[in-house]
Amino acid sequence: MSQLDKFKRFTVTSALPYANGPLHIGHLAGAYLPADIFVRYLRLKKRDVVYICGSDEHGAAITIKAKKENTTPQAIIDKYHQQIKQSFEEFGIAFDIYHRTSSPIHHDLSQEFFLNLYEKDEFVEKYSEQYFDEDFQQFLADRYIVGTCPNCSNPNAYGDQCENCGTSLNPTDLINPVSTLSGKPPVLKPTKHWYLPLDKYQPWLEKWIDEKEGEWKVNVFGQCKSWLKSGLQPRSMTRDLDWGIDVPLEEAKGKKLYVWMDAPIGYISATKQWAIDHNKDWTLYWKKQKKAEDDTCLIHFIGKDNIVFHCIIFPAILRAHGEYVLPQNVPANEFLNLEGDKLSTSRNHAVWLHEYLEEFPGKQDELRYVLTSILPETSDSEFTWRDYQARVNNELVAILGNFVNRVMILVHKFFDGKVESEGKVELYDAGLTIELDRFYEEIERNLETYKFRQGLQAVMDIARLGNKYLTEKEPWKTIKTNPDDARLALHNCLVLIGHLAIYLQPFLPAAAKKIFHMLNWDDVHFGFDKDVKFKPGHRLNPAELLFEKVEDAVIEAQIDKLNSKKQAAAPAVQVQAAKENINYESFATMDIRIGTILEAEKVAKTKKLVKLTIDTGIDKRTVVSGIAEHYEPEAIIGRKVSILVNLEPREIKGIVSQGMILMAEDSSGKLSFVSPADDLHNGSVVR
Ligand code: B3M
Ligand code: ZN
Repeated sequence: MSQLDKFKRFTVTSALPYANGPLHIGHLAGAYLPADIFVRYLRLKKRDVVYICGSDEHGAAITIKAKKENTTPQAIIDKYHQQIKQSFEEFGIAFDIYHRTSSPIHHDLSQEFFLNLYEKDEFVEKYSEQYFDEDFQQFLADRYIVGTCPNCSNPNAYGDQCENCGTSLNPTDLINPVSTLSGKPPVLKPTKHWYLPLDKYQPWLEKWIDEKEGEWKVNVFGQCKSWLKSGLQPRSMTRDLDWGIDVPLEEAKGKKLYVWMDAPIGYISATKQWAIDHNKDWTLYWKKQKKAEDDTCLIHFIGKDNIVFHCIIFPAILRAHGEYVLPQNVPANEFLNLEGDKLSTSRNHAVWLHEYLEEFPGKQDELRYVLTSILPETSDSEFTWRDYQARVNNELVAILGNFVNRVMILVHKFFDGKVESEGKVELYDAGLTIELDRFYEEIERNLETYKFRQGLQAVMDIARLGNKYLTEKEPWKTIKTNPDDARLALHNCLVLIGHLAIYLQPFLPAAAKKIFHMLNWDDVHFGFDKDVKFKPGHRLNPAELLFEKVEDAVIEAQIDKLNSKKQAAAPAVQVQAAKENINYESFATMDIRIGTILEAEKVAKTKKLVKLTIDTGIDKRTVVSGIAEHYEPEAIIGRKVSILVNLEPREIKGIVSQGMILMAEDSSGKLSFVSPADDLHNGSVVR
């Protein structure tokens, strides 16, 4: 009996991606591929399951992107919703519905939720000082403000969350906050908002989460415990924004719901839409039933940066509402890196799904295989193109493809493609049966505990077993000496291939389908009941290649592409052409010495100038230098610098400047002192 047997039905969700850009492999490996495998497995087990997802179309993520692309939020969500939906479809992510949070059914349900909590007095209404950008006349919520994380010192933490350490933040928690609109430090201005008193729910949350110890993944449980330990704070569920769902209160005109209030409700509104489309009762998949044992098993697949929202904030909202079930599990994944570096949209360091589909047509299962093999289930993991090539060539081609292909070809060659056995397909080999049962057990146990990497390895073990068996039995030899032996061996191999295909379905749906077709079993619906039948006179279809080898050139092209993308995203370095030659005498006319900055102060009413007092070893003198935008005056006192001492004195802003500090300037305009690499006394000669 598996631990999932006790549930009547399942509601499985994958994080709603923001419709503000295309998907990359990190998305797939985080919240979608594992969920898809899990759901396909449940469906094969003939369990009642609904798999929900959709685009998250609100929040600053969308409006900021619209601004960047110089268009409207509506145009952004329409564009990316379509693109994302299509990528998911092509990779076989088998949602029952892929919905959108811009839909009226979602707006209505979100407002209903808000009002439900409002009427029960669950919100705390508070006037507070919030950051405001005076240039743009806008309050700065969430991603409109960045600053240093008070928890981990990441300098690019957002106003609602630090993506580096996962901590959920309020804008006023940030150190040195800056508006992402004007790039300037914001001012504070009072505004009214509706807060969810997470502090009030803390005791309940602690108890609920403690019950999950041992069942939830260690990384998820640990994050929750550490937030609870640092003490939960009330969190505003409304925002001063002009894009999103209206707060359904007269006195909140112009305000919108916080995107993290409405987005998780998107799971529910999408289920409602699915139920309408399929004549189902959505409440069975979300609401508490009369008897607790009739409740659905709610499972959220997400990436680690979303843990706080799914394990603390959304459960608090559901609980405050009262009628809904709480998540049974939140199997969050860690992050996937790419070629030794973080995946990054802004630096264009990513493998984009729509580009992969174009460049590797029909090779979705190859990517599904590689990503499943390296899922960041317990810690961050890494995708490299070399590893992709190795796994496709050494595992998919050499183990799986090779086994299926060899057997197909031999059956066609020796037995004219006919399966000699009829009726129930059995393995006529006790050793094989024991091993296969062991793999079955292993696959199911791993899938039910969200260990998809190990689950896939156990499926591949069936192919490994088959290869070993085939090599031992050598039907290509026994066909001449003992044809019955050859027939039996190939029969057993075909049965193994049938089982292999059944279990490949959750992982590699296209390859599984191809194998079923080769077996001429297209018309059979396969579950995990092992009740596989050959009809009398059953004949196999011709053998087809399952996977092709990936050539070096293909991989090198991908690596080059990543490198060139990176360079294009980085600001171009331009090195100035060399000046005309001079003779040594001309150079030697310059008297350059090492000196020390004794005093430094900004020159009043100028932006760039600093007045320096320099000990040149010869004398102490005043030099005016245009470095104020690069160095804080206090910070450079005591610095050793190079100074041209025989430059004619010049008057700058009423100050006589005696000489010039040597500065190096790069192509971005950054200035740096030219200082001696070793400690030399003042007056040392530079030549
Ligand atoms: N859109 C954040 C993200 O894409 C958010 C997830 C919503 S799940 C309800 O990381
Ligand atoms: Zn942080």
